Amino acid sequence: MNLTEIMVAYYNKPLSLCSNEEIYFALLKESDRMAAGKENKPAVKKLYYISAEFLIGKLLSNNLINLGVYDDVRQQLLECGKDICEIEEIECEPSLGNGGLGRLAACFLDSVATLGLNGDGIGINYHFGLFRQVFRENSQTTVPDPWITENSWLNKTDVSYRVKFRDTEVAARMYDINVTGYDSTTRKLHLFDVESVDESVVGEGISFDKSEIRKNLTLFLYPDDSDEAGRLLRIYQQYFMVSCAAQLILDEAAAKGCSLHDLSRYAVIQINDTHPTMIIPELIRLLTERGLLMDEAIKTVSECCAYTNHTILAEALEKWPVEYLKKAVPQLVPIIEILDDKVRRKYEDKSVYIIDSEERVHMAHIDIHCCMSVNGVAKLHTDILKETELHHFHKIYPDKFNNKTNGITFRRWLMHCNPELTAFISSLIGDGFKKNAQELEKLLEYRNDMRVLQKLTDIKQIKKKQLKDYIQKKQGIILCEDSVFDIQIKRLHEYKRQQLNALYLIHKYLEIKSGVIPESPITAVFGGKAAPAYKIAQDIIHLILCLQQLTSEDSHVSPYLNIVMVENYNVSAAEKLIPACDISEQISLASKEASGTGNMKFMLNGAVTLGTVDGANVEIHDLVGDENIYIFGDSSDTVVKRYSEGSYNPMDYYEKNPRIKRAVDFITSNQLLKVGNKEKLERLSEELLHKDWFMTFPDFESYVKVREKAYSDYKNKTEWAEKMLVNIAMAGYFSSDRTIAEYNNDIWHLS
Ligand code: 26W
Repeated sequence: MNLTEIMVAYYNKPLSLCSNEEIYFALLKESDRMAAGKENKPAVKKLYYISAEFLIGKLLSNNLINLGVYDDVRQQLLECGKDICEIEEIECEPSLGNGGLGRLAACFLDSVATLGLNGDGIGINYHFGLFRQVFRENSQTTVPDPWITENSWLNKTDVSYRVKFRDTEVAARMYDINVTGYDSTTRKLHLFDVESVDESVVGEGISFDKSEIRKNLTLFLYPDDSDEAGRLLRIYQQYFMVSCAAQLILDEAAAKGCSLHDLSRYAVIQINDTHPTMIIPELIRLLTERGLLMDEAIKTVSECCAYTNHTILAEALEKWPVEYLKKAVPQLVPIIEILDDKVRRKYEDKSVYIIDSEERVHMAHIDIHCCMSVNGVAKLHTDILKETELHHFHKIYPDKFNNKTNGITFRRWLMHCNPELTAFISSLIGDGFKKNAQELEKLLEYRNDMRVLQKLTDIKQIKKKQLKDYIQKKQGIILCEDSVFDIQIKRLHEYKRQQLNALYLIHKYLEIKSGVIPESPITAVFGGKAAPAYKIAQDIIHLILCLQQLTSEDSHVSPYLNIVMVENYNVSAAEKLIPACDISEQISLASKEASGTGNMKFMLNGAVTLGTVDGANVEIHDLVGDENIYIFGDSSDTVVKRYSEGSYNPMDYYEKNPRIKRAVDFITSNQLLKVGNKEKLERLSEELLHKDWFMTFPDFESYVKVREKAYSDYKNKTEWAEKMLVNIAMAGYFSSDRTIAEYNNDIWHLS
């Protein structure tokens, strides 16, 4: 790319006179043009990865890296006194996801393109995404997060469909985002939108009239579902997505000469959790409409579809009342009833029925009966599915179940977010790891090399300084870069236990107040959004923000303990936070975190995990060994047993353990009430004392002990750097290239 020529062509002026906005726009257009030239030849069989979320992050640098021109562009800009980081700032981050599931989908598309596989993503073009999080009076408030500007990466296509609901019909339009593979081919993310969408229906915050489907269908991801209109809207969204997907899939198959009887030779559909499950009855409906007999249609669709489960949390397992489906998409109901009927004829066990006794449709049950593959996302998670949560299904379909441990793209989560570390690794072991992540293991040769260990520490320090500057600029909070950076960034959820981290910080605060000073100063960072209707999650954010205020305003405490919650945590923030981290908090209640992928990103950037025996932490532990991870807490077996016995009473712990009592009492103490809201803090304290459904108290003592051990070990810089090195070296397994190769070998079979 010759920037001088490009700027003259676009603006008829030299690069040095162009504004950052102009440079951004020209780079976007040029790189998109380059990407479009790398589309691979159509193969017969194609993967459709359907997902309600694609948390793709900003694309400029990512695409320049994947197209192999990043260093050159950065250098040319530098020579004209321009900083590529400032140009990146112009881009709005598409807010098309919520958490791990959406980011995983984005990493997967990167790997599909990189491996040159014939596959595209299909999702929804939410105009305001999830929401933007704004802190006011130590609480989360929500506003729309618009990201579609004239210089977004969306390309309008001429593909349009009609989608019929019971009471209305909408016109759909397909928009495409090019997905660049690393030194490879370009694939597409297809995002469908309603032509009649109307952004002006949004009122205060993120409120809007939920019944005006033609206007609101593609405004927000996961609109509030605390009332019936909200739940119906989610059904409308899901059906909209799969109806468009089904039309696209059948059109593309027909264009390749597919006869519909052999659809599975042309299409494989990966269903990303249950949100796209309606693709199954919808495709069956369309195939029967076009002449296939019902049994053949069911068989054909079942051979095309594969389902990934991402959670065992009961409240996240979708169950739609038949009545709602009748109101929104009655055309699917007879098909779902036929599927249910077949199950009832074959099996006596009611737990595998599709429609339960309360007339609710269990979406995951449709998937399990009607997909050729069912996979979990980490070893422990898949084992729990097989042995506990989906045990009855596993008995019926032992061969369908398989594990695909999640992965992350190293292009974004190492090369883009940590160029300093990437360059250093290249200087030691060459560039091979960029295509073959396992080569990172070659770093182990350097585990006793003082120069290498020192350099790793230096790079971490550089990244901490950069994070410090970023947070100061964004939130006006000044971090101490000579402290241990202990970070927990993820969606707010009780099972992820940000409240356990907060209880530790209260404990630490009280210790400092009583004169027990930590050996090294601590910076505890949080980031994450809470679903607007999820009260306790909001209360946990409130507690953290109150603690942030309390510690920062207390000059006896602030030299030793800093607490900061990053506002509007998103992919761009993660890219700054992860490389700067020393200790990665992965403290979910054992059995509840299906995998986690933040844990992998931290590891790759040299953070050491402080975690429970949960999700992919188990595999991280196996790879790095006891010396290079901090594990605490009850095992998933203990937890599962405690649930089944119904024996847990948080009061027992509160009354017997003075440290727990002191920390919990502090939540409603006068000191905290001075900066906080009584109702919220009392509600949280009550919840912990009388429910604590995710069992923070039983793990508290071991958490404190192990966290203290990590802080104490951190003081030995050389030993700590060796832990960093081992974590980086062993992270290769978690490349999403490995995960995608496994999906392809075991499930998709694309050539
Ligand atoms: C609102 C309905 C709903 C229900 C469930 C929305 C989103 C979900 C997802 C299943 C939540 C999710 O993102 N799950 C995460 O998926 C990651 C990728 O596999 C895992 O690493 C995380 O452990 C899992 O929580």
